[in-house]
Amino acid sequence: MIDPKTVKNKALAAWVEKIAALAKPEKVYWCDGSQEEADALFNQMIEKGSCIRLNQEKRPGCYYFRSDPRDVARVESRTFICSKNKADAGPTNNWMDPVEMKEKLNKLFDGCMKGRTMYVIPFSMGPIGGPISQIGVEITDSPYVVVNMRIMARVSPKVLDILGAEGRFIPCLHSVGKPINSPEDDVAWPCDPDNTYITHFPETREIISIGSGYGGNALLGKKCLSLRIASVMGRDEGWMAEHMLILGVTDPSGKKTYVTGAFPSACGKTNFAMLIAPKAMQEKGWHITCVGDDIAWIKPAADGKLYAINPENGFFGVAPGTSEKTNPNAMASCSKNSIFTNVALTDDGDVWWEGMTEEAPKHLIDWHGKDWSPDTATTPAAHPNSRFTAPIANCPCLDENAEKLDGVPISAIVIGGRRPKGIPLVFESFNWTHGVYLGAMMGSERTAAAEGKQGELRSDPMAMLPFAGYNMAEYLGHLVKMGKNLEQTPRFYHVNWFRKDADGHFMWPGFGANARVLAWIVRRQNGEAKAKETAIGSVPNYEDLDWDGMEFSKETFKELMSFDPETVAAQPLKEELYEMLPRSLKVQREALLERLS
Ligand code: O2Y
Ligand code: MN
Repeated sequence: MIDPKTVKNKALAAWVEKIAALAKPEKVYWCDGSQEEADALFNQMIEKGSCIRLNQEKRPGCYYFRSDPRDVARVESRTFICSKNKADAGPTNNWMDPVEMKEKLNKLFDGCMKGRTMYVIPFSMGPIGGPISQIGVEITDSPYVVVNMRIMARVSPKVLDILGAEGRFIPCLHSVGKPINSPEDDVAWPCDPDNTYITHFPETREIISIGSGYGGNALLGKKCLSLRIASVMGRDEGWMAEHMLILGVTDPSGKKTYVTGAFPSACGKTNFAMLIAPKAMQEKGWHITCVGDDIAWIKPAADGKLYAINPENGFFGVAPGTSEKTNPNAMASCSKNSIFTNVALTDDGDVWWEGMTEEAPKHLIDWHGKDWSPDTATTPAAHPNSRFTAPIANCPCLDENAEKLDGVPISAIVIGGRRPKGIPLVFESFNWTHGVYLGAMMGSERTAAAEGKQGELRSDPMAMLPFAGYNMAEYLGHLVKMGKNLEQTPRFYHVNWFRKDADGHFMWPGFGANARVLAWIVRRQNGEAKAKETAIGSVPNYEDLDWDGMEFSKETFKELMSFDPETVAAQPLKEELYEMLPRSLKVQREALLERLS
């Protein structure tokens, strides 16, 4: 525990005092992020019945939680950008006046922590003390949040040393929203779905969240700070906060090229971030390493190039579909010192989820805590959004420069979505602005897990629709501007692993095969691979991809690389948003229509 008397930052001490006076917790505890602290919290939660220690032989240091069934995912409908002017939040964000929202929140926070401990978590997003890193302090009344934040961010007293007496921090205030007024209130997973608000105040760089204890709603360093607030900071300070993975590719000459990738949810972003090259490519010297699987902070450096860090320190990965076949690196990452939420429990105290093994165990306890058997089940054993929280240090393919304070140099930006029809496997942008245009037009087919009509194309510019902390059109304009000041702009590569044939079968095997596309991208950036110019961008010829160890006919490749002009020309953005786009992006669209005609 950090002794509050040692806290030098007056603004921080005053904020903590003010919140304690409002929320009226039983006590205040300053977290130091130590193992002993985490052990004590897990023990307390086990005693209370809200946590289960997993079989320590099979999963050392691992714990299991079940949430309230009403609190299982991010809630976009209750996520607000409270800028002074509504226009600054733009047409794709929920907005509320900051004064009005604060009034509402003040009422909800009054006494909301009664009977609970208020934890104060000093954390760094990015390596502690790094020039791109940011300091946040989360106040929460959820011990589950504390143990998860300890994995996802850097929680340490060193953060307070860096902060010093005058340093600025991003205040992140969180409560589950249900005080303990009587013993019945002391439930395993407290939450208040009817009064849930995930709110961001971009001008004052504040985050206030109440009513949910789950993931992106409660671990405020992740989506709230690292994307919504950081995107505003990036706009104001000339950098980019992106919903992107970062990976490194070592080619046969030994040269390392770093690539970022923006994909909407349910497009296999974590799998791509931890990709393993096919054996034949590995034998030639291709090797892929992971820097991050979800968020990239990207800054221009003095050499005129873009450098990126992963602000996170862990993975908050979707469990279902993750297996030794689809992502052995993710499986190894959550093999120890990890937290599992809403997956199923096996009889020997381990975890299981749909897709982990071909056959389900004969008996499980499902995510509701009920007996489950594959013979009688009508619902999945694990929730579709069940998660593992795993330390990044566990990842076997972690890049050697993942902790580099200045980040890694970015050579290419991969973007994509689920596009069953009309969009080729890969095409390269002509230039930076064309790349941003492709990013603006990004979309993905809705899967069963997403809200809305299944199969419908959901527009998701740069996969940032739920995460831009300001007007989406202005955000896209900021990306255009970012390219102008660079000496070397990475090219954008639009990929589509999800094209289907007339019979509805995927045309591309995905997973390891994606490394063949990645290798072409890297060789293009290094001036070593050919491409053919088309109306939509530059594309590889059949011969330009490495097919060693893979059967894939020239005819199927031709079909996979073809494009449907109507699909390409479709404009998925809300008309109101399209109208607000910077002129340079509208010019890109006009030029595309011209080329297509
Ligand atoms: O449902 C949640 O609370 C988590 S959402 C999430 C988690 C990890 C990485 N990405 C996402 C996302 O929604 O993009
Ligand atoms: Mn994400």
